Amino acid sequence: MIGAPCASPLRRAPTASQPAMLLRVALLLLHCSASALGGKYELCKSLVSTDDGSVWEHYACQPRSESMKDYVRIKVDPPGITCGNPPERFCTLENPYLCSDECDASNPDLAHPPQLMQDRERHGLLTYWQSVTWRRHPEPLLANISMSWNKSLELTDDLHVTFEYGRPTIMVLDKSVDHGRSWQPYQYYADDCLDTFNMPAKRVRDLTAANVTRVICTEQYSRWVGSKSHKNVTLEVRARFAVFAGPRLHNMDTLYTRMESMKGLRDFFTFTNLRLRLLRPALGGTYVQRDNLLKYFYAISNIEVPARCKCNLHASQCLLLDGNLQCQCEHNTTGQDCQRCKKGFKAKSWKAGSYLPTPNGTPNTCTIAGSPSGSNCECYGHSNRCSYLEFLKIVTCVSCKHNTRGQNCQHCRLGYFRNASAELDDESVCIECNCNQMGSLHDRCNGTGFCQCKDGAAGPKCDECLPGHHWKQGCYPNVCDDEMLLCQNGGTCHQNQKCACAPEFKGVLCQQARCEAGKDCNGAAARRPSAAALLLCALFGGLLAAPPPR
Ligand SMILES: *[C@@H]1O[C@H](CO)[C@@H](O)[C@H](O)[C@H]1NC(C)=O
Ligand SMILES: *[C@@H]1O[C@H](CO)[C@@H](O)[C@H](O)[C@H]1NC(C)=O
Ligand SMILES: *[C@@H]1O[C@H](CO)[C@@H](O)[C@H](O)[C@H]1NC(C)=O
Ligand SMILES: *[C@@H]1O[C@H](CO)[C@@H](O)[C@H](O)[C@H]1NC(C)=O
Ligand SMILES: *[C@@H]1O[C@H](CO)[C@@H](O)[C@H](O)[C@H]1NC(C)=O
Ligand SMILES: *[C@@H]1O[C@H](CO)[C@@H](O)[C@H](O)[C@H]1NC(C)=O
Ligand SMILES: *[C@@H]1O[C@H](CO)[C@@H](O)[C@H](O)[C@H]1NC(C)=O
Ligand SMILES: [Ca+2]
Repeated sequence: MIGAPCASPLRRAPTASQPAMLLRVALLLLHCSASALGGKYELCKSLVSTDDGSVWEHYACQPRSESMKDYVRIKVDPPGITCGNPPERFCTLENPYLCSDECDASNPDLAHPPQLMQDRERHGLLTYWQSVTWRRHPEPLLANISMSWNKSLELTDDLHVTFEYGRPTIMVLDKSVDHGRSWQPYQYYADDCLDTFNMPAKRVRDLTAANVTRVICTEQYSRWVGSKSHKNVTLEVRARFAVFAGPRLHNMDTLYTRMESMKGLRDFFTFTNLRLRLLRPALGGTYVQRDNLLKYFYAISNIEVPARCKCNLHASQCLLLDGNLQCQCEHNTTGQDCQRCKKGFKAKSWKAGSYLPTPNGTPNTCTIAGSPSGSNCECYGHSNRCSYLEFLKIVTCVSCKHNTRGQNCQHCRLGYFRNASAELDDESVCIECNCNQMGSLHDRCNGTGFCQCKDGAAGPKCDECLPGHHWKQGCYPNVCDDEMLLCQNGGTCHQNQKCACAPEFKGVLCQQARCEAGKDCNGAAARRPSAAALLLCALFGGLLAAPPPR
């Protein structure tokens, strides 16, 4: 695995009652640092001797790569997609007429529950999750496998999904970076990309430095080659690294340099959740044979996710605490991903560590407020410069960031309001007012984010209209509606803006007949005259000339 010279399982947090364990951890650390090559970023600090005695040096550091399937929570959808309840017979594509295999959820030997995708198989015993068969054909056989870690992770090597009995002919791998709130495709897989996803078939080796983070559709893992020879569906991470680090990943420094400089490169490998959308099972290279649907299903024996905890280069350890992965933050940082400075260490705003310069990188340590590298002026981490204003005899923060302002960067800029759930030193302490330009008087808001609305507009952002008003680049009083301002004489109200009148009427509410004294009410304009119009016409015009109403 990349960046993992000492492949040890992730260590559980040692407890005080386990001194032997602690010792072993210490020895392991020693061993790791001894074998660590330059640029591996395995150590956060080390004691170096100088003329003035020993001092700690701090480095950018990251946890080692792990098999993240050990920590995943897997969910399979829809409910009932797992085979065996009720028990079901199936056969395989290679042996389609021997349908004597059985899946039975109540029998441990014949059950295929989801956890068999993440188990460690011992003694060569193959264990796998299996879906129901495609007995409902032509209704598509669909299944979602959702994997969550409740932790930001970074892929460090190829992700493999191992299918028994054939790989799906259509599948999408999705990822989420926000714990499953939003999803984006990671890679498309189909036996015919153009036909299925309207995407040209690509291979990762077609990628260059300019498009290495492109989401592609590949046909490499979906075509029928027999169910035994090629079982894996892969997300190629190694080949993407190789674009920068060379085919054998000899030149990792170049990769790390690009990780710092190329927008979106690190993010491409980052995720908190993954999802497999299985859209069509293996067909054995032929069309669906409707007379034998018991041979179509999905079966997954393993999902290998080599990754490391994302700790923003502020931790070399990631531990499982209370069932959740947690970076063991150094450099006076804290948070699940070491994404904040510790309380009292906010003289500068937080920064991720940097891979550069190689081999040890830059730790970007958070420093104590009031320490010489900071200043005596508290800026809540929104500024790292202060200035003494002679005429006011005060020290004030300069260039407050994160949309703050004030002597201590303690207020929000105009057009922003205070985030009630954020502390003063939080980067997201000020939220944009986001007042609707058309509906509001100006772009400022009050302390809870309410904007000041123009007449007729309403809502916190003034993007709604009061009753009796309609939206048309701002709120305007309704000309017509379905309740009070009814269009008359068969007219219809068009977007509350105007009545579309029958040809023979006019007026804002079509209340007025077009026939006027001395005018001819004949022809098309009088095809369906109302009683009132007839009366008017009778009084003023050619009653006899008008055709009878239909
Ligand atoms: C799988 O997830 C997608 C996206 O949320 C959803 O649209 C689809 O209905 C799901 N499919 C199944 C079989 O649950
Ligand atoms: C996710 O992790 C965070 C931090 O470790 C924890 O506070 C939270 O309870 C976890 N959520 C779940 C659903 O486990
Ligand atoms: C298939 O995936 C497994 C992990 O599940 C891995 O050990 C194996 O090397 C992969 N095989 C190929 C040919 O990539
Ligand atoms: C990436 O760029 C190369 C060269 O410009 C091109 O040949 C290749 O098709 C591109 N790949 C994708 C997936 O767009
Ligand atoms: C935390 O901050 C203090 C004061 O700035 C510094 O002396 C110490 O080395 C820092 N600790 C780490 C682990 O960087
Ligand atoms: C408010 O602050 C909380 C805590 O930092 C943050 O999670 C949230 O995203 C912030 N809200 C907005 C709208 O920025
Ligand atoms: C902001 O305005 C809204 C609506 O007028 C009001 O309900 C709210 O209390 C105001 N908040 C503050 C802090 O003034
Ligand atoms: Ca297994």
